[in-house]
Amino acid sequence: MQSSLRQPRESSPFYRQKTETQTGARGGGPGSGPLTPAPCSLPQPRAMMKTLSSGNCALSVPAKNSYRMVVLGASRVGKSSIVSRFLNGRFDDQYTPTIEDFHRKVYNIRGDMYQLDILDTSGNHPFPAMRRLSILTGDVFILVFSLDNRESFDEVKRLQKQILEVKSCLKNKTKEAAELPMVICGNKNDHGELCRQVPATEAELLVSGDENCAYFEVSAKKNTNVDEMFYVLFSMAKLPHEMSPALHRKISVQYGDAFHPRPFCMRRVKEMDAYGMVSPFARRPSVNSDLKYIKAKVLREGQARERDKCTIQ
Ligand SMILES: Nc1nc2c(ncn2[C@@H]2O[C@H](COP(=O)(O)OP(=O)(O)OP(=O)(O)O)[C@@H](O)[C@H]2O)c(=O)[nH]1
Ligand SMILES: [Mg+2]
Repeated sequence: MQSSLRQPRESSPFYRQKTETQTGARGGGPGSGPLTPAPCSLPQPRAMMKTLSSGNCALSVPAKNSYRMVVLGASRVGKSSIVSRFLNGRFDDQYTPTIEDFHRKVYNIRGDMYQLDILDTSGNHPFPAMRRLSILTGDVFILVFSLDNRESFDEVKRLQKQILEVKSCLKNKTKEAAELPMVICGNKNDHGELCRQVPATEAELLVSGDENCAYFEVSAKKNTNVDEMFYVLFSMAKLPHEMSPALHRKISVQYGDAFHPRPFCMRRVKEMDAYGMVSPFARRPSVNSDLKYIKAKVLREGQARERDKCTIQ
């Protein structure tokens, strides 16, 4: 069973690396830091490549390294604030309701390209069919409630149920148990115990017995436990730890880079390096693309299953 209410562990590799990357790791533009201009010199896997445009450089990510993280929860619980912490480390006290936001982060981790799409959904879910589609396309999930709002916790319980139902349809198609890495996130823990409406023990019950599920109490405002939450989520999803916000060097694409004569690219990197870049022009794929994505995933999983069967025989 996954331990539910996670606390930072100073002995974890996450902490060791965090300290290393903290010094001078942030804000490195494409021309700064140790990046050597050697455009697209990395060895590229041949099969199932997905090309995405970043600035004026095409980055190729193997389909098997592309993931989608879906963030769900009631309105005003802090979903967008958590996403903002993840993408740029910022927090905004102002509230702007989300209709649906799509972000993309591209990583070069020890020479391998990864892509993480982030779907920040609306707490008002005006379009139930869209929510169902979001769930179908999601690989990893963050369900957010506010610790000072009981109804938002009830909504998380409904969402967890819906995810399991929707994904079990897909499971029937792939005829294998779906692994659903999911974090349940009690946000706004900076409000203190007096405001608490959801006891930790009750929230922990939602994740007990499921090794792909964990519970965290966080504060997007104070940046408490947010990095740790992502670290555990990626670990459960068997994604590289370096995808966590604190464990890679962040590369920002300046607006002008899109027009730079020499295309910006994740260039020659040292073996052990990890880089992440928020794609500035990411657009939400169409419903049609989403459906194709689901189909491809089902097929891929089916093929993997067949391969496994062959190995066993
Ligand atoms: N005190 C405190 N306020 C927070 C925290 N996280 C978010 N907020 C505030 O709560 C309000 C709502 O945050 P959002 O991130 O926009 O909430 P949301 O869940 O994305 O809301 P919708 O887009 O409407 O679904 C904003 O005013 C934030 O500044 C937190 O950890 N602590
Ligand atoms: Mg929002």
